[in-house]
Amino acid sequence: MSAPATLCVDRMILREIRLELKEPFRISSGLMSDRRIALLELFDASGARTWSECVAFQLPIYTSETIETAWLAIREWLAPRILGREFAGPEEVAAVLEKNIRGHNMAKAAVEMGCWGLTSVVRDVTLSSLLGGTRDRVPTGISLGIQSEPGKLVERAQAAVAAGYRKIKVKIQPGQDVEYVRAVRAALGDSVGIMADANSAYKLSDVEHLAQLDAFDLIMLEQPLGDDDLVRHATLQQRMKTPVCLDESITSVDRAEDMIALKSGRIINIKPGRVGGLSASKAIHDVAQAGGMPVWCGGMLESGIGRAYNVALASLPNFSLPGDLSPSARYWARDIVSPEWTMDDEGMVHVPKKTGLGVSIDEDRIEALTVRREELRATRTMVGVS
Ligand code: OSB
Ligand code: MG
Repeated sequence: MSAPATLCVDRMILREIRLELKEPFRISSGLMSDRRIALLELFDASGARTWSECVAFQLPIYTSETIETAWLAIREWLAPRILGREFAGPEEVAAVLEKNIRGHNMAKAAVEMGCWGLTSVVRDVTLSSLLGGTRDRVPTGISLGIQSEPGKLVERAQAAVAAGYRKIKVKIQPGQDVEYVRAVRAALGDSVGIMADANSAYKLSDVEHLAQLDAFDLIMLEQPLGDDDLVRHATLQQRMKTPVCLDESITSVDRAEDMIALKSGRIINIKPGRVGGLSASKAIHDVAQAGGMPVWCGGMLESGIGRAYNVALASLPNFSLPGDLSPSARYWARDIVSPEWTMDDEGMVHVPKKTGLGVSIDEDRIEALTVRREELRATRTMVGVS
């Protein structure tokens, strides 16, 4: 007789909620205000259940995925592969989702992370320890959207430092870059960690312009060039003192290895949604650690459900820089979990000691915010993809 399977998802409920951001968030490629969020609820046959979040945005302004493509991918191709199937553990799930299905990493991640969350519940161990986390508090940074003038950015940056944030990230784009960063550095002084994130707004021909940022002693410059580029980033890194950090370009452990080999930058932002889930995130963490490259956990303006997975991931040892893990109140008038995510006055978020997501889900509120809902069971016949 084989050992009893420890993970078998019996059904899932996919839903969309709308959650309004307290203030609109502008990056170089677009503006976000009313967040449409896909949530997934996973059940096993014994009644254990948990939630996960798909981080895809409404528009393809960050990667090619959107909430609509993710919905389609989960319903048609991804959930059917997992439902009713027995796994020895959540580390087996990613390979099953990956086989012969290209892309759709955020959709894959929603399913895969849910399997980690469900395992945490079933085995009664914290998500952090299931993943190999070693820390009980993780440092938090803030990501500040593009503002209409440098003075407004300075005000927000000063408030963030006063609130205890350990890293100040400012979004930049051509025309709103060097002067904004100069103003923030001048206002905050030399001891505060500052970085900039361009979300692919520049070309390699902007190298001399970008090199002006070297004057401000930034911790890093995140994703200045093309969203799938590694080669031009390597050239840019050779010509800049500031460490380049890649976000959009790192979609898998292979891309992380390529980045290290090509010297396309010196730091990696890991977002589980972008790389297809927690197994890939751990693998990238491990190759970066072996290559002497620090990583940190990025954010996608998640609700408190997505935040639970990011915080657990960020408790791994090589997450040595503050993550984009702001408290719930930074984004939402009210989150969908309780307690809401907070940070202490040293800018640290506490890794939950409870199993599963480590926070309670406000199910009545989620129900009230739901605009569509679909139940997925192991009945669909697979066409083409098996
Ligand atoms: O590039 O990290 C990014 C938000 C939307 C799209 C892309 C990015 C971001 C952030 C937000 O920087 C970080 C957060 O969730 O606080
Ligand atoms: Mg980024």
